[in-house]
Amino acid sequence: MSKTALITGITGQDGYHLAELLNSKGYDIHGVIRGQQNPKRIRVEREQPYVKLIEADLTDPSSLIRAITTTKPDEIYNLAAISHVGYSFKDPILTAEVTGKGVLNILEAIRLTGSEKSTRFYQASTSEMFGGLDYNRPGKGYDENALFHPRSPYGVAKLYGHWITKNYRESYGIHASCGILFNHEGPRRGLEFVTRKISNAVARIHLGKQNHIELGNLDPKRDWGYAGDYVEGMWRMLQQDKPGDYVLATGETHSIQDFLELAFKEIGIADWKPYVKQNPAFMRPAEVDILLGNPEKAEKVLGWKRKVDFSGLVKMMVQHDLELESEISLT
Ligand code: NAP
Ligand code: G4F
Repeated sequence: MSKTALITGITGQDGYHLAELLNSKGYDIHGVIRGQQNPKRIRVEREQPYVKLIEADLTDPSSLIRAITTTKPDEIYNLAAISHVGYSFKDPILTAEVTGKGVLNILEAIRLTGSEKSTRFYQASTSEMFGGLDYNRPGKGYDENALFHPRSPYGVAKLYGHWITKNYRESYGIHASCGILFNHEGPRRGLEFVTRKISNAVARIHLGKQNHIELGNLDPKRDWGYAGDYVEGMWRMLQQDKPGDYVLATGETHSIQDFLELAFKEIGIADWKPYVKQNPAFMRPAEVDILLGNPEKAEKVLGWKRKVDFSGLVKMMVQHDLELESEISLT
């Protein structure tokens, strides 16, 4: 019999890739959609008609209880969040409500519906919880045992979500796992994140639709992988006999300048500097300077490994945006 999955954050990047993966495995997929007129509903309905949408909001416990009672999921993937680190400084209270307390609302919904033994739970934890500082980073990169030191309201809220998930696992025996995922990107990434902002601007510059890009801090380094690879790791976590926490990362780190270099090369520009202006509006009150993950546990226990490398990722994103932006100019 096919399994049933309930995915929060279905309209986001990871929701898209995870739904695609679970559909290929024959799952019955329910996606949580929020708001009366969510403009992204139509995108999901058109592109992923196999997803059944159910109205709920992470800040509304009764809607989550309803979603679980109605769908009776074998697996819940909590991908919903205020996920933009810069935005979390502007709206820290909403971030705490959604990204932090929202996790508790789902776990309580699992408990109150008596689904502790029948439903497995995935929490989207993040490398932002490590904070990019040297003192807590082991030589091979942050692993599952590294100390946390979040540097943003988002990171702090995610740390609450991480620990409350572990607490419900230990207290109520829920099969609840946390994926501590390092940055993962792709053509489905929101335009507000730096990689997609760059790939899209590069395509538009090539097509003469804009002449420069404004960015904040160009020095930070990230462990960037491809989102399509990472959702496979999420699924594998919930297929284990025992729940646990796993880092998913590439084990490599690159600066934003490295990303710019490769992205502009795709359109034949060797020197990207004349096309980039720095704008303090995109700087953050506190920065995460460097993220590097150590995915050894996931590789060993889950048999997971990223397939797309850094240069493949940049190429994929720029080529996608070149196609997209060319189509837009024709219509
Ligand atoms: P994303 O594209 O920003 O998607 C976020 C999703 O959360 C959207 O579908 C959004 O729905 C939904 N959402 C926001 N507030 C909500 C609420 N109150 N109730 C219900 N849904 C709500 O994020 P992503 O990149 O796919 O990431 C998925 C998850 O992984 C997030 O939790 C993120 O924090 C975490 N994460 C991401 C990365 C990464 O590199 N991508 C790394 C580590 C962890 P609307 O359409 O209604 O806005
Ligand atoms: O693309 P970003 O906004 O991603 P960030 O902050 O690393 O967060 C992403 O990855 C986390 C995992 O580590 C997730 F948990 C989180 O949900 C999200 O998906 O910024 C990357 C870097 C930062 O150092 C930022 O300061 O790029 C720098 N940056 C420079 N100029 C910029 C810009 N970031 C954005 N978004 N926009 C700019 O113009």
